[in-house]
Amino acid sequence: MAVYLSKSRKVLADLKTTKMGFQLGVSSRTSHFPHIYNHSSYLSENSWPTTLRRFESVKADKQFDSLRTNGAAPHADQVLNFPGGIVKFTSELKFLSGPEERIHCYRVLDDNGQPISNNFVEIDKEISVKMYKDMVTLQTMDTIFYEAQRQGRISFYVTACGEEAINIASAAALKTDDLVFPQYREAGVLLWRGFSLQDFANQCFGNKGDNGKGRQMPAHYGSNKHNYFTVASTVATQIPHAVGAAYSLKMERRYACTITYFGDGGTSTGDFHAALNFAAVMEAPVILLCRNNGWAISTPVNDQFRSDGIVVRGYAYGVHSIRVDGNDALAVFSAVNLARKMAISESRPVLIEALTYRAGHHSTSDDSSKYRPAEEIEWWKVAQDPVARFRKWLEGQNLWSTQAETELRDSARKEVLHAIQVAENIEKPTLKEIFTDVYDVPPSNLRDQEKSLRETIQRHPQEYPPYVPL
Ligand SMILES: Cc1ncc(C[n+]2csc(CCOP(=O)(O)OP(=O)(O)O)c2C)c(N)n1
Ligand SMILES: [Mg+2]
Repeated sequence: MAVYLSKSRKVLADLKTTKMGFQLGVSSRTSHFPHIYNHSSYLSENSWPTTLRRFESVKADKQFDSLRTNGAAPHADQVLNFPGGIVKFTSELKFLSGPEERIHCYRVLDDNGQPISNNFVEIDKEISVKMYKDMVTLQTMDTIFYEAQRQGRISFYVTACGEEAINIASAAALKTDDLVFPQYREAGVLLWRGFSLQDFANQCFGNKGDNGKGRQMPAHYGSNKHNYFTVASTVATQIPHAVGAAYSLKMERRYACTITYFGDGGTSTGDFHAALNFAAVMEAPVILLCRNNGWAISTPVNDQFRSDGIVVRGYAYGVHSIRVDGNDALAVFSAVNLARKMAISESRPVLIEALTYRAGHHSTSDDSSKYRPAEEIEWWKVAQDPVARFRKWLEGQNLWSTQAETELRDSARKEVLHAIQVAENIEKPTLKEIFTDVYDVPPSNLRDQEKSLRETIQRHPQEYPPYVPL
């Protein structure tokens, strides 16, 4: 995939003053405002500053050494030579109270799909069209699988409704060598990487075609082939995994990063904070992508934290961080594209807070009408639909038409329905599979459990589902 900035020299110069910037972590370079880190230094992959790539950790005080390097050193009684770095003294008795204004949100497209600036990473035409097709396919899959759960054909489902741009645009900005550590609302990343509709259906129906051999809940996908770690819905446990894996990529000098997705709720766990700090200190090449969709099941963000969202937490931990409009595919693509380059070429973590809205229920086990107003949902579904917005942009580029739309929606629907029909008729894995794949030689407790299960089935055969081979 050719990724490049389509800017003339003049525009490139302008980029230095435009708003797509990652907030640097706290630094003495910037006593009041975070330094803005723009993408003009990453013109193309061929000119990546590979020689700058750091494999060894940088001592912490180097981040804070500008007092020494910016001109003459201050007088010794004006500073404290603290182990974590030199700190200036002040006579002001003042508590930090947070920024006066909330951190701005980077966007490229307005609500009508019209570019508000040309400060974005241009995408190949073919890639743009594939992005849109995958967004529609994801939407279609979600609608039909959700209905299949309602019909009792599968036991559980979780949609990415309203978060299609985060799913697909972030995936498009990565390479398949990059390892993905998902939460559970990122099926689109796997779709982008080539996991087929049949693969999705097989997993949801827990049949023999499922990589997980039917041992996981539906929608808990995983694929070695696609470098996509199996979904763990124990909230936020994937974040430390992603950081550790990123550190290992760095040790192996691999030209790849990891990405982990998590919700606003995920950031209300200890795992998030531990992982973020570990990533910062160990300078792990990981992209921490928070889908701040306003809700953690029925808990709104206002009841979760008092900080200005998630972006400031990255900043507080010394991690390059940016807030983007998660319903703007071009903004998400640009941010992830740049974050990847920074993560790999500079061996550093990058945090992205994508503002969006969970337009569906939390899962099929939830009814969100019980705790949020219908008008709020409707506004996001209609006025902020990321799929419709990207379509308008594509149409403006003469890359999409009404006819193409009709054909795509029609074929996506048929393909999803077909995949479900096939999956439903594939045999389930045998009972034995419950006990395999963890231990080379099953320990005695597992052998006892299997024996006990088989005896129970013999005693109560009528309770055992006939479609699961013994
Ligand atoms: C450790 C843990 N605690 C609680 C839960 C129950 N739970 C499942 S999803 C969820 C909310 C997560 O919200 P968020 O991270 O914002 O993701 P979203 O569903 O909004 O995409 C909770 C509390 C869980 N699965 N794991
Ligand atoms: Mg959430």
